[in-house]
Amino acid sequence: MKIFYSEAQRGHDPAFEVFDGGKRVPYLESPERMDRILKKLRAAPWAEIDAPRDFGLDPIRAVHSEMYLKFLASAWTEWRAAQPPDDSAPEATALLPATFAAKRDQMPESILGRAGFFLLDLSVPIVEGTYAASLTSANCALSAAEWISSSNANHPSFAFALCRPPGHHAGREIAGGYCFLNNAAIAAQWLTQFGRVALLDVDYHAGNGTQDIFYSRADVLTISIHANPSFEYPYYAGYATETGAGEGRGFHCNLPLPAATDDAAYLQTLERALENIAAYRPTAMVVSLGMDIYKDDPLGTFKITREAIGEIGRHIRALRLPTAVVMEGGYNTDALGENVVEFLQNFV
Ligand code: SP5
Ligand code: ZN
Repeated sequence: MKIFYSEAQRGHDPAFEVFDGGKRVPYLESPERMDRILKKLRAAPWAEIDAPRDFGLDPIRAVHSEMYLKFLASAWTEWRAAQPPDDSAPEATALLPATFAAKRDQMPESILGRAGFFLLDLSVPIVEGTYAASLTSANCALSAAEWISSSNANHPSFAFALCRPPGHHAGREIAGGYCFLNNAAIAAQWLTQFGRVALLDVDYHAGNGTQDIFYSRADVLTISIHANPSFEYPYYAGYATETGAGEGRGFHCNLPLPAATDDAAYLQTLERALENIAAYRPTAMVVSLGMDIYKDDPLGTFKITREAIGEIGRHIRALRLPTAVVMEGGYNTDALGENVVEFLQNFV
């Protein structure tokens, strides 16, 4: 199986994030996640690991607004110019605002004001390498999309984009939940040139960014299985009542689940999602793969076992669709590599 990743993704390496209650903790979405996955993939005889190709900005502009991309491109330099390094607070190096835009009809000039406009929460600190790493991560998803695009249902092919930063919380012009560019959405958008695309999100958290991007569209069917946002991040999207708007009505599906969801309940919900996808008859599929559904994940509450992760992969594979698997969350670094392999080996 073709796998895309690049060392350039390592450049996004913030020292910390801020948890609920104001607790500053080491950044969970760390380069170590990628290392742990790579280590297990390098030991797998079927894994063909390659660097992504550079698709330029056009396929990213098809998903994110120009204003937002400009912000991401210059945010670090502007922040450094506005606030040079402070020797008395050496840890305060990242651009991370303390005020956020509840109302989005005024664009301030200041870099902190714009940061509050374009960032949703305290898990998306911008550091020197953030933009370059995010672009490379998006190029991994695009490379996986390109790889599968020459195949069809008779002989579907598969590819894995080892993306980090992840993407599914990033909306058209907002970053959040460790995500800056929506890699899976960028891949799905790119694949629409060949026909309808299904995007299945199995990360523990609702794919609010993906929902935002495709909400009014019928040419990309988006389905997300996740912890109910009434108790879990991202809180403000991912409800079952949100089913698309305008032309996109009926082409978005949220399948929220309670805390402590087990294998049987999860797999039953997955069947519903896969039936919807089969009925839609897409030419290709993108999977947002979050391993934070795993029973021992530090951010998740589900009880999904490694065996069930394999089962999830088998069921998705059984659709016989060209599929680009895009890495999203998963924070149990000790289990992450094996969980990813357990999922992917079904596609070999
Ligand atoms: C891609 C992805 O999985 N992003 C997830 C971002 C979730 N951020 C919410 C952090 C909330 C911290 N709560 C800590 C609870 C620890 N038990
Ligand atoms: Zn997640």
